Amino acid sequence: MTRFESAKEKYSRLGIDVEKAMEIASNKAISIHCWQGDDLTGFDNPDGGTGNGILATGNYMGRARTFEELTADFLKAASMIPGKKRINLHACYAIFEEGGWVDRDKIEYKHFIPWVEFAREHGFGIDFNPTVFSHPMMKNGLSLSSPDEKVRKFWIDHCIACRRIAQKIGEALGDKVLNDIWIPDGLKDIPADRLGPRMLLKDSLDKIFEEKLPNVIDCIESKVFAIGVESYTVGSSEFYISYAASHPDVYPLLDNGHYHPTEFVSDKIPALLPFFDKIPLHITRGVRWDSDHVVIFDDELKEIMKEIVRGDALDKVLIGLDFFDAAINRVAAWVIGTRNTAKALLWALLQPHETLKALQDSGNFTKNLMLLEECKTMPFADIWEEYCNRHGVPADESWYADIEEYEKTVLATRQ
Ligand code: RNT
Ligand code: ZN
Repeated sequence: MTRFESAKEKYSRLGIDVEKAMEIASNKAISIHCWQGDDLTGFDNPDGGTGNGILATGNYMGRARTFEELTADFLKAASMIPGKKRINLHACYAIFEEGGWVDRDKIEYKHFIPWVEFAREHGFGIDFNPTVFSHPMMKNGLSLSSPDEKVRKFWIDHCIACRRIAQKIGEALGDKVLNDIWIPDGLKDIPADRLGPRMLLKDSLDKIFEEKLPNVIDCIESKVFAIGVESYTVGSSEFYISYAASHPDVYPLLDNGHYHPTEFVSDKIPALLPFFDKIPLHITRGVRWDSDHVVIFDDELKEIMKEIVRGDALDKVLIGLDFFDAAINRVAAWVIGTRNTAKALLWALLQPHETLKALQDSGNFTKNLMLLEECKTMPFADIWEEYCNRHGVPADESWYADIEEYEKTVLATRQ
């Protein structure tokens, strides 16, 4: 008997169908953010880097600078990650022909056709995001909630342009495309007016979402605070959840770096599921703040995946990633964070949810705790190894040799 067969038998004693778990995991897409590859620099302002609401730290060699470099790095990472993939784009990754630059309020589908061709060729889905930061039209840290009507209009037009691009991408791929609006709007110090900016943001969103676009899944991403924006965030959790709850086609995106450290997205998913048929996620790892460290195989990641599985919500929760570490090899960062996400999903599919639920319902909390703990030392590694083998990706740390080679032969030439 192989290790896999023996592990499979142990799981089946707990009533778990390993084959079925692997099949379900294979079919659940993970939306991989393109911005891990270049520290969110984008192509519309290559010297700009991040700023005005967002920050990547570190200076590791080899950042992708062009569409060709970014897609090559993405494919390298993707070749080491099992399962279905989507690529999550930001509007700042528009591709302009020589002399064809336009500002963000004027971008069109044509600026993303190379991405669509890339995605189609490799069987990836696409998701999309307006880029409402790192731009001179951010005034006093405000965009869609700005009292300056010129500023507000610019960003409304940008978000409308993005929804239309997302629609066309969806049409081209025969798919639905998530369009996620996140804005950094907020104040460093005590506000003189907390309501005004929120009324403006509400009005901006109403204008942005006016047009019905069947291939677009609209969502809005809240945040609690950021560096330099400590006192007030316009797009807070209450604001966006209320907005989404009162607009049937708009969904709240949960980013697990965007809450007080004692709050958990794993608990927010089942709080929203009774009300929303879609819940998009940004999975990240905040260290002390929304630092967007690379996702690791930690308790909260596993708990998030458990909630998706036991809430029977694999069709409702859209798994997306949002981390960007510029201090380590960026391709390796992609592989580590995404493999961990895929791993946690498979792990969650291998827990005895029905048994545990029955124990909770019958008030047998002692046996519940016992089983929960015993499950932690089940031979999951043997299932993961088999899962990777079946997907033709390395099952252990051996993938790293390929990254070292890639760093030497490709990334190092980008100085
Ligand atoms: C920022 C938000 C947002 C961005 C990306 C780049 O705090 O999490 O999702 O990270 O859109
Ligand atoms: Zn996010």
